[in-house]
Amino acid sequence: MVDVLLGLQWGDEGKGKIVDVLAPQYEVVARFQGGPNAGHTLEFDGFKHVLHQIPSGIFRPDIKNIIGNGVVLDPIVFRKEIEGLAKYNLDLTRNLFISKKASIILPTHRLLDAAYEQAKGDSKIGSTLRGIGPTYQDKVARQGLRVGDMLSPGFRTKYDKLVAIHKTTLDHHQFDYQSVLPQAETEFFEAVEFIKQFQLVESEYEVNQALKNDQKVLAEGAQGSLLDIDFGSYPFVTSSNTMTAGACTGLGVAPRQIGEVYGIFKAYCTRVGSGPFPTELLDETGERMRAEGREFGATTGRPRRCGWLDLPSLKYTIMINGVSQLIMMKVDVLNIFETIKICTHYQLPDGSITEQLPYDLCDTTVTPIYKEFKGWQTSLTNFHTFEEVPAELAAYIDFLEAELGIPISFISTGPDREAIIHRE
Ligand code: 2SA
Ligand code: MG
Repeated sequence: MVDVLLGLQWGDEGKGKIVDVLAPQYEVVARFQGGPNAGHTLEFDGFKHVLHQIPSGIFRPDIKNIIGNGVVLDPIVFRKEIEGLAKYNLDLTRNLFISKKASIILPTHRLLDAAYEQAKGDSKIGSTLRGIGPTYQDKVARQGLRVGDMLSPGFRTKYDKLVAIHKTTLDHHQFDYQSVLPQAETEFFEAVEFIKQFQLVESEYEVNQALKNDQKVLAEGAQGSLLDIDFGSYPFVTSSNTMTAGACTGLGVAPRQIGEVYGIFKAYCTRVGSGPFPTELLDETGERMRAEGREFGATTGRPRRCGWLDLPSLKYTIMINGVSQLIMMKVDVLNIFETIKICTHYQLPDGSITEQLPYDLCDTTVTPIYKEFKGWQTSLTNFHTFEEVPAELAAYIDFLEAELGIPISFISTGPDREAIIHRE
């Protein structure tokens, strides 16, 4: 079976840490969407490492890591990532596989990302400027370049053809590319050569063969379900399907091969970039949450917007993903609060109360309705089972499980690999 692990909010739920905890049970860890917009932070044995495009199973030598066809891969970023891993002496050319069908991010895709954002004025998406949107745009327009194209003699011609199209658009936006493009192109073509030493494969065969051999595959989501291109708060979303279904299309596995769906959420909410965020705290409480949770983007360093847990949106993402087990992260960040709130419903402008996400969340101001909980106000470092946790935290967990109808299998009580409570 393919188990899927994904974020149920706006990303940064702590997927990197959980993949790392779950990884020993799997023979294969695969990324199925997104690209260098992701930042998966792993922390153990006193060191911290952020992965962007490389699957989080990479630190375990017996795991096969796959970058699937649904991913958009930036060769320049990839090369830097690999060089950043050199100090760990991993056998990367042996246990890292890249789909030939993955799309390639060109230097001009990054420039286009910036040009489009600039043109939006006040209504910026808050993109990570990694070229994600424009690359998926070319994929869907059937004119993009794929990893497999790097191996063909016609690659340069295809590249030039696409870049000529990009330049027309950049000219239209009066976006200067002359000053940066030549250098970026040199780096790009060096990185393309660099990638060729890795195993470029039809990864759908790798994954399905692994399944035939009774091996377990973990599909590692990036970003979060509320950033899904179809179901997120459009247009403030990323350009891929971040949900469970994305693992099927992004790896080439059949829906009936999907096993467990692990849904990760933080005990509160964060969002980077623009777009609606009903429970956002623009006050001192939000500031304290950001400081306590060290809520700054792992890729761009941007401060994250913070707010209380939002059940209507959590119920929604559990529904569209078919989540079978919940994982609650960063519970320790709430240690400092006397009172903890959970939004259970939204009140719409006409006064009605709902648990559903309105279609036009971007235009409608919803007022969150909160239920208050007493805080536990104690460090959680010494708690190792669900039975031991402070009564206030137990009440918080019980409430969530009753509302969501799914067990919470893990709660994370700190950044380290060991700081996790697992319920068998
Ligand atoms: P894009 O670049 O086209 O995918 O941006 C579109 C929206 O998706 C959001 N987005 C993210 N939100 C949270 N975390 C992300 N990854 C990095 C991380 C973020 C960082 O893991 O820390 O370092 O800033 C991520 N990637 C995309 C983005 O904010 C836009 O709202
Ligand atoms: Mg992240």
